[in-house]
Amino acid sequence: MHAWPASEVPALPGQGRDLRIHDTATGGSVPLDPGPVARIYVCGITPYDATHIGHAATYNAFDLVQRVWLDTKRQVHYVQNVTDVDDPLLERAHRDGIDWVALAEQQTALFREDMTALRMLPPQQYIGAVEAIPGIVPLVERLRDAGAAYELEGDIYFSVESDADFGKVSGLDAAAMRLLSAERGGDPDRPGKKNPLDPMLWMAAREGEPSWDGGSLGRGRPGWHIECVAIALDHLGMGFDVQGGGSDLVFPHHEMGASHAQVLTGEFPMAKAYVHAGMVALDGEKMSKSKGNLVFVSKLRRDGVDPAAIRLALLAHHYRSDWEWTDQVLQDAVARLGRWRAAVSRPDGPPAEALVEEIREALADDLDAPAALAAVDRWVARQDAEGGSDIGAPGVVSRAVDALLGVAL
Ligand code: 5CA
Ligand code: ZN
Repeated sequence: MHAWPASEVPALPGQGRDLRIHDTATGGSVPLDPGPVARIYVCGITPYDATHIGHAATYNAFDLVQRVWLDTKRQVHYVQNVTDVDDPLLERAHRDGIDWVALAEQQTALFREDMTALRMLPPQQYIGAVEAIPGIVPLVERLRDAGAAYELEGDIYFSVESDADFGKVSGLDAAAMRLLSAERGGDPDRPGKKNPLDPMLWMAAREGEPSWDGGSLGRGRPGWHIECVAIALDHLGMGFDVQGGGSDLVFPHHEMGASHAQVLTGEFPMAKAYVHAGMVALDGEKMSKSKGNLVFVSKLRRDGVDPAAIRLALLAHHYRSDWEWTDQVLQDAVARLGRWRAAVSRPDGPPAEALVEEIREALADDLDAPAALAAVDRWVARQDAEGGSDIGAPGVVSRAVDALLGVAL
């Protein structure tokens, strides 16, 4: 699939800072030490009901990771998937009486538009589950041949007991895992499974549903976790720097992915850091497609909201916290954008080199975007109060906000 166009990232004076980030697997902040090409995989959308503010908040977090790396003069290799065939997508297409392929294409197109408007950097590879099938089938065959997968009425399951490291990403106990598995696409109560947590790797063709040739697996379609593993290993290889997603992906998705990869390669972990964004809520409940309490980026844009204000609203919350979308959040962001734009359009201001360092320092410390915004607010307030005679400063501020925060002033 094609991704979306990249916005320019201005180069900044001085030296970028290395990122420390919270890793779910170890439960602490870890220094990342990527090579000259930093590698990141971010779980993409299941293309229906996109792009809501929760999605946008999660992609904003991983956009910041890349901006910090780019500022250290590294290159970034970024891969993202699109889960363009899965139960919830098929169910939605069926409910609405539309073709599932058309639904996925239309929603993926809308997502690209939203990402472009929000100035999110595009992945170098943007890969759909369907196009990944030729790479998924041999992995499932290898897992089966290694004794880590078994068949149940034509479906192929992964055996979590084949991986001694199973549980290391989420650190959850079996009871908690079982609850989450039932909530998030698993089938712990299906009779005949070796372990209730075992996830499906390959689902045999069902009447009236799409299916593909799976070689020795028979016709069917891929499971969710192996999709991301196949795409990540194909394009990034083991031991890449960050795997990202929202906190609802910690279990089962990222746990199972790490486990598949561990059995396939004998290595753990697949990603050096498992990074998770908090959940955005609306009216007190997690914004989710199943509940339907959604605020869409495209709807806000149609209503005339500047995408830069949407982005500032996201940045006003630490990526790891759960937070609530309200009208006030948006109004505050619109007001801040207005103040910042007015400030950088003035002919001069107080020197801005220290501000660039403050933004760098805030982001390098587990992506503390709210601290970065506060630093810019302070510079703007000083310019208001004291003026300042540095004619280069407004340009430096504008470029730093663009390069490090993705906001065009
Ligand atoms: N296709 C899979 C990942 S392989 C998937 O989870 N798709 S999704 O469309 O449901 O979600 C896309 C991304 O948005 C995921 O990283 C998910 O964790 C994140 N996300 C979903 N809802 C929210 C929310 N309310 N707040 C923050 N992030 C969210
Ligand atoms: Zn994924």
